[in-house]
Amino acid sequence: MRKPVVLITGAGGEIGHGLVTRLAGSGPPIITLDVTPLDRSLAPLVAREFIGSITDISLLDRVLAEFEVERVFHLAALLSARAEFTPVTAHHVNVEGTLNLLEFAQRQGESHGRPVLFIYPSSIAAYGLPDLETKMRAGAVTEDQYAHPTTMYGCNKLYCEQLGHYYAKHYKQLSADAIARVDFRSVRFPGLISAITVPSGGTSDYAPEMIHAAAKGERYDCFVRPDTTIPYMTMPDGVDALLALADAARDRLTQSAYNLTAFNPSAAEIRDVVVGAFSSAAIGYRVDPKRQGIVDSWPAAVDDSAARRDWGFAPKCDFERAFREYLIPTIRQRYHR
Ligand code: AKB
Repeated sequence: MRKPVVLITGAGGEIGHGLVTRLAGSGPPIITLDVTPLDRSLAPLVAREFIGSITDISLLDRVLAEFEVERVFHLAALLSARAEFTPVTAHHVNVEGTLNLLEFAQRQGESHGRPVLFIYPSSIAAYGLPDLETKMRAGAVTEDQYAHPTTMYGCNKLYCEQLGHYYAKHYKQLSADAIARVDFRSVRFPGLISAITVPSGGTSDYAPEMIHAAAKGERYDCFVRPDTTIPYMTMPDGVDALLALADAARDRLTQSAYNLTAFNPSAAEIRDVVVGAFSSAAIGYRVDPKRQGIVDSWPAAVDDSAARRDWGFAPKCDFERAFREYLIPTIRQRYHR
């Protein structure tokens, strides 16, 4: 008998770290798939760790043979900045890897006779605003506006949202005996800020990097202009959102990708709060025009009313609370230790 489990890909990454910690001990056992072993704090929380790539179909076949996967949280991806250095590899991992996982979920669903829940974090990178003036004028953008990404990662995320929709609604539509067995749901995450982990490879990383550097007493040069503005959210609110979407009643969902946001400070506003909290913080600006170009193409704000209406998305932390109650005390404690 195969065991019912939850599969988390990319479990060793930032979102995975938060998700494994939250899910451990409640509900079905967790199995993970990542290219590197989980760190020592996570490994004991999971029932089985598969080490390898989502591009390895034989590895996915092994998982299929051994476990009855009821839910997939497909987090593995190469992020926006890293993907620009190796776009073909990014496409391979982000798109073909996701296709492999969707096919895996379909086959799992066929074998246990009910849909497999597939939760997919997309991103504000799925947007591409043509210039700064449009960005300033656009206000809070809805899911179907300005969906013209400028990065490989953004193209990958937007396409995979559509691929997921295909597997959920139109899979093999001309074949008489095919039944879609994937219940695909996705969120477009803003930049995420964790007090526990430090990101790598993203373009929204200037906010968390600034905070962690200040807490460690290290100098930090922010790679975007002070006026740069994109939406953000704390990691615990991000993990809560994934779980709320997973638990939402299927018939309440009116779309397959939902915007999420909690606050949207400028880089200068983040710097001010960080300098106020860590008196020795030394934060300057050294603008990298290429990464600046990427964040300038992302919206300053997104409209998350569909997520609030359909499945009750309600982040706990606004900008003030995120720093006062979560980031500053947790980060202080982390580096103090
Ligand atoms: C990145 O910067 O690539 C990610 C994202 C916004 O999806 N953090």
